[in-house]
Amino acid sequence: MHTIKDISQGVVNGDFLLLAKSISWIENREVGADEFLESLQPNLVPIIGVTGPPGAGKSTLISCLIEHWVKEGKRVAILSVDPSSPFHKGAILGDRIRMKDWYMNPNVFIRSLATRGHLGGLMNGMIELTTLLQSVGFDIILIETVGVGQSEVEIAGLADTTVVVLVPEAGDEVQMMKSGLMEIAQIFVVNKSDRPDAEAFTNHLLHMMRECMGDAHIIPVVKTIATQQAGIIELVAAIAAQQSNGLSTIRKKQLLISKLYQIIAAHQMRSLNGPMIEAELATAMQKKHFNIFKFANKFFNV
Ligand SMILES: Nc1nc2c(ncn2[C@@H]2O[C@H](COP(=O)(O)OP(=O)(O)OP(=O)(O)O)[C@@H](O)[C@H]2O)c(=O)[nH]1
Ligand SMILES: [Mg+2]
Repeated sequence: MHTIKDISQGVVNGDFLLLAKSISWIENREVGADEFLESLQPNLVPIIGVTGPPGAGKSTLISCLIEHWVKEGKRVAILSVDPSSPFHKGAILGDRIRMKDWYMNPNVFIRSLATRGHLGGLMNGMIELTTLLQSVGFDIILIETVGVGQSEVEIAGLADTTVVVLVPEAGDEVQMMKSGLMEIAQIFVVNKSDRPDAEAFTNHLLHMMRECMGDAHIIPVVKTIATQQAGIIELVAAIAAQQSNGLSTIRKKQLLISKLYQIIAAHQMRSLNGPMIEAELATAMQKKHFNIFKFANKFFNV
């Protein structure tokens, strides 16, 4: 295994080969990976989660943010969570095309992660990866997830700042998820503000926030047109303001608790023999009055 010093040196030189190798090595749970993770000395590098419905413009927006930060001389890592769903194949191809300018940039590291097959969802594997990235010289970590279902809630458990990207036509969606969205977002972006209904949608969003949380807890709303790079300065400023407020001790603790339980659970799951358990289950479930609690009990403390 490579040393952190070698990996960091590679990152400084814009050579991500050792970093990519170490990531695969950790993902494959090679011998020594646990000790390696325990030896990391992560820096306080902000993790910014960007989430929102499919096609809202997250990747286009991230591309603008990368441009902004790279111009400031920062090193940026982007993790794009591939939902491994046939519905998103086209979109992922789109991402590749949009992000292609950045693949060759020595200050930009991009990695796609598949969520399929990950017990414990998005967080599993992500904690390791983000901690490694925080230890090898990046200044900012961006994570893109498609906000369908659980992933946006999970991202909020990992990111210091969660940016929820909405589009004017998302009115119904917002209505349905309003309290959930308010809980996870530190910043709202209304992208595609070139659409005529953007103003009305923004007002609607602000109105809902007042209704849900009162005037004291209005979450900043930034209007952007990612395809024209409009509103990016404002978004960067909103992120910086949120970061400079610092995380409250309570939120910091909540984030750590959620990470800690994920790490412990993932560790305990590793000692289980999945295929064997599933085979046993296939037989047990045929029985009359099959009780899942009783079945599960056999695997406690193994
Ligand atoms: N009119 C308009 N189109 C936009 C804007 N931002 C992005 N788009 C377009 O919207 C489409 C989707 O953009 P993406 O950046 O791939 O969206 P995404 O949220 O990353 O999509 P998924 O990763 O599939 O969820 C593309 O065709 C973009 O060119 C905008 O501000 N205005
Ligand atoms: Mg995308």
